[in-house]
Amino acid sequence: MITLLGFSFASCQNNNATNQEEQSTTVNPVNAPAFSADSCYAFVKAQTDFGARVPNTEAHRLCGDYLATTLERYGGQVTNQYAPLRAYDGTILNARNIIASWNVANENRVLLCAHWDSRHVCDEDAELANRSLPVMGANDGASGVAVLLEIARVMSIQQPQVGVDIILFDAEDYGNGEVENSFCLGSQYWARNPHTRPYKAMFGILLDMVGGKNPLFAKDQVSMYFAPDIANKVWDKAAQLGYSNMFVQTPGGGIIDDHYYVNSLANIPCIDIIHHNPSVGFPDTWHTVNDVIDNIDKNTLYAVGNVLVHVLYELK
Ligand code: AHN
Ligand code: ZN
Repeated sequence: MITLLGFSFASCQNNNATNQEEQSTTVNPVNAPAFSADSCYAFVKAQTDFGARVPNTEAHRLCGDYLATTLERYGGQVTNQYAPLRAYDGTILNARNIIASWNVANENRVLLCAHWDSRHVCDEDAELANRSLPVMGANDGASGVAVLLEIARVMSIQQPQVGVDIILFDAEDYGNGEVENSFCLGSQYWARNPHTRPYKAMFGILLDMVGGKNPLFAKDQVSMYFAPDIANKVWDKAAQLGYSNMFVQTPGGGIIDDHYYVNSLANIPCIDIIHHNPSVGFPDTWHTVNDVIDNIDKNTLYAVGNVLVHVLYELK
């Protein structure tokens, strides 16, 4: 009886959240500066303007400098973690994890992360001739980073009550689907060699492909295995804010992404917000020449950023 009542109440609230009039009464106004969709979009463009950010290229080096400088400008204490990492094909990637910390004295910390590199090959492209080209990675890479840069800008105006570490992982996408653990080299390195020891955070949130059109974010199996409470907290907040069409309740797939290594190697409960649908897979621009700024949707960036700001500024 109690379960039934609880259930119907919960579904009632979800319905209300999609109603614009009810929305303002059900969501507590958050005491935080506003997340700007335009500013976030400009952060995507700034990255793609460098070209594809494939490790060992000039565009990658210059973009890394831009990211570190920007995080520092917004008050982050920046650590560059450089490491030579061996890729599946033997290439030594000169990788750089970029870590920015706010309120380092606070032991109550949240980890926000995304990968900043872009893939060396468009191996999912329909055209054979395109498959040796690098991915521009407007969505796959730049979108998650852009949301975090915009959060950094928001924090420069008013800090949340918790400490925050933003980690931009490198060498996530220089992998091969046939070779185990060949993706996510930067996060694997950081999880084994944290920038401060011991590194502790209450939880982590990874962003991956959070700027596409018509996105579906489902709670993936890795997130639900290691950090179900965090996934539920984030998806519930998204529902309250009216984003249930994007943050769906249908089960997600088994996604091996940077969060898998943050969970399994660094022992920090970490979820992934990633555009993926178990029945159709990743968005159709994924690992193709179409992963460009024209296929970025500001509304998606805003929805994800707004959810994050709410979660972050409600923490104590
Ligand atoms: C899997 O395909 C299992 N994970 C994808 C990780 C990834 C690649 N995210 C972006 N590009
Ligand atoms: Zn990718």
